[in-house]
Amino acid sequence: MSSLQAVHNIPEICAQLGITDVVLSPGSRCAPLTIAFARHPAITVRTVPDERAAAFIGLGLAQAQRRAVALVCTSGTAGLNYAPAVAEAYFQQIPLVVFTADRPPEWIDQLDGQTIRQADLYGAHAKGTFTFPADTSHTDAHWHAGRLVSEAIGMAEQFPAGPVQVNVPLREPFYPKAGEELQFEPVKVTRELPGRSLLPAALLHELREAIQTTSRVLVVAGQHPANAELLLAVRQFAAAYQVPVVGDLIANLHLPAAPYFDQRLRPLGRQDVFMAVPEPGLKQALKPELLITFGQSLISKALKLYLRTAKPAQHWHIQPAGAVADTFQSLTKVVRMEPADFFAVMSQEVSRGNAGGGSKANVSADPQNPSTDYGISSNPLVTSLTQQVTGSIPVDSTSSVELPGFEPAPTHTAVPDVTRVAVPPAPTGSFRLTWPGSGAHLSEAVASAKAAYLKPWLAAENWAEGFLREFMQQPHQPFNEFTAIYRALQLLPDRTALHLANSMAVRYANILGVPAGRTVEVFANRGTSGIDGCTSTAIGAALAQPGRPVVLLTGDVAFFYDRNAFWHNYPTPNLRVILLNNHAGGIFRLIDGPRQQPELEEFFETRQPLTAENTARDFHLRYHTARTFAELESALPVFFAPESGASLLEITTDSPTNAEFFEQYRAAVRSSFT
Ligand SMILES: Cc1ncc(C[n+]2csc(CCOP(=O)(O)OP(=O)(O)O)c2C)c(N)n1
Repeated sequence: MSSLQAVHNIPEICAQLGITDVVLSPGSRCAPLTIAFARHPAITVRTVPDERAAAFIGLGLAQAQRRAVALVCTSGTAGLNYAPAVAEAYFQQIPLVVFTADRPPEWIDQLDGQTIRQADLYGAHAKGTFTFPADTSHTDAHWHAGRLVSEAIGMAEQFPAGPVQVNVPLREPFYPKAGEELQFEPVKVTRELPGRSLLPAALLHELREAIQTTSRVLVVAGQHPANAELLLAVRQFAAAYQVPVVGDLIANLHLPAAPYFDQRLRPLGRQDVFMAVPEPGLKQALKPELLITFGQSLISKALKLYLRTAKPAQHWHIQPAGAVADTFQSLTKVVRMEPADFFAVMSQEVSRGNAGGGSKANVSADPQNPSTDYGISSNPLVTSLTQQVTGSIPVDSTSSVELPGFEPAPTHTAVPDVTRVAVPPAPTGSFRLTWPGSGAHLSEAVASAKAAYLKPWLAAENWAEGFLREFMQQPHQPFNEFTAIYRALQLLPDRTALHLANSMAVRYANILGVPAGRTVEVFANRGTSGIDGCTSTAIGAALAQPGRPVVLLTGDVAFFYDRNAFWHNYPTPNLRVILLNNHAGGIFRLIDGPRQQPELEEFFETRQPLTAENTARDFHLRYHTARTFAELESALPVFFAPESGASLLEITTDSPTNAEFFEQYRAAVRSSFT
């Protein structure tokens, strides 16, 4: 048996545990790993020379595939260059298995070349760190080596997923003899089978009762991958209890869940707009008593600050395992369940008690009618709630249609004074919320109070949508990136994976949203909000899903920072990069603090004169440019066309003009309350 056999077995263990993709960066010390991965028949191997970009590409692959990706690099600073992506993976809960080749222990700190202290290289930003045995000649050491790789993969994927380091000390010789074949031995792996926990029935009953008897229940979702089961459960919950559900774009709740649910019960997403309205009456009307959250971070600073001041009496966070942040300084309960299970179970008994069906657990597909494939549309409870809500709230039904060009729409709709809107009449007839066991009913007073709490949220959302439509289409605008993004978002192809770079790209998009009904899944490196790997992450996604459009919206500093994302030999014909080149870190002109300082341009914005034309040429991206609305309108359809191939659209604007236009938008929001 070769002294490297335990190393050569690593790809086989990875393959058996479901890893299909590896991103390698070149080096000599890592050669045994490189060669073993490259020769393994079941693993797709890619080489990316810049380790920072390589690790983010791996992260993008893992995020898109929803399974661990392996990284392999040589010894020395190579592994340190993985650190930004490792930290992002840690906070975004993305599984990465990081193999760092190393000198054997006796040569650390002995003035040998390309040697640093690699044990526990990522410290608190890795879920775990493992040291592969330097000598595996003893059968126990051989067993140990295989066991720890298996454990590392399990740890990376187990919730909350994250990065794990396997440091692999290697002695020469690194290379097989010319013509020598590698053997992949049969290996033993240990597979982790994920479980899903349910709370004891008595506790579930208690939680359900609290939700039923509390008038002002609010659900807020943080960053979360798209999940059809969760979407369905959340909407069922919202319908069953008349609860407003609010999610940023990166919570992916905007995705069409199921056609039978009325759009008016959809999760809300325009909080950046209506939360900026300085009206205490509105804020009072929106104040929750019970806040239920799930997912990771929020983009909407306005919502975060609001919830920190409008402290709910109770805040429950739903998360199956791991540390929980008390983001709003009001956390009272951590519910250890999958959010999809929590929302399904909480609404299940309500539906069952009322309608003899309709919950996820007891529905059946209707083969005659694919639009009601869970049978929920015939649930009288849902119908009753739908009618009740839709009957009382005016909703603009044009939100999902193609928008015209820049038509005159000069006046802005005023925010309805929700504090003075009459409380809708209590529901009548068969409307009852019940739960088994107690036989209790939701009193009409509580039902009425719930409806009264939902109403201002829906009204605020509808107002914000109308306001945005009018504001963004006003005539005589200077060419600016906020409106340019609005136009681009309207034309996103269906099934797009939309990657939003930090910082204004993700913020603008969160304000504007994507057109209703469009299947656009949204990603952003909001684990650490770095600008250092946004392009690489999008490229990883494009490589993972070649049949799907991947659109990256990025600022110029983030884009030029990560140009090495393109420095490899793997085509990404499905990639579209929209570069907002304002020749500066425009965000610093938009936030109080830096914008008032004389150092703004040189030390914060870091003004730069580059255009991306040469980058596009270097990396064979089709190049489009837009400096006016007319150019943008003609470029967008060609740019998004599937046959265009990997393309870059550079939208050139002026940072002070952008700041001025965005200030006009903010002022219009502030003055819209009547
Ligand atoms: C790795 C890293 N370094 C620095 C920052 C701080 N930072 C946040 S936004 C930004 C400027 C981004 O500029 P650009 O990409 O042009 O986007 P814009 O601000 O114009 O939206 C910087 C330097 C960061 N988030 N991450």
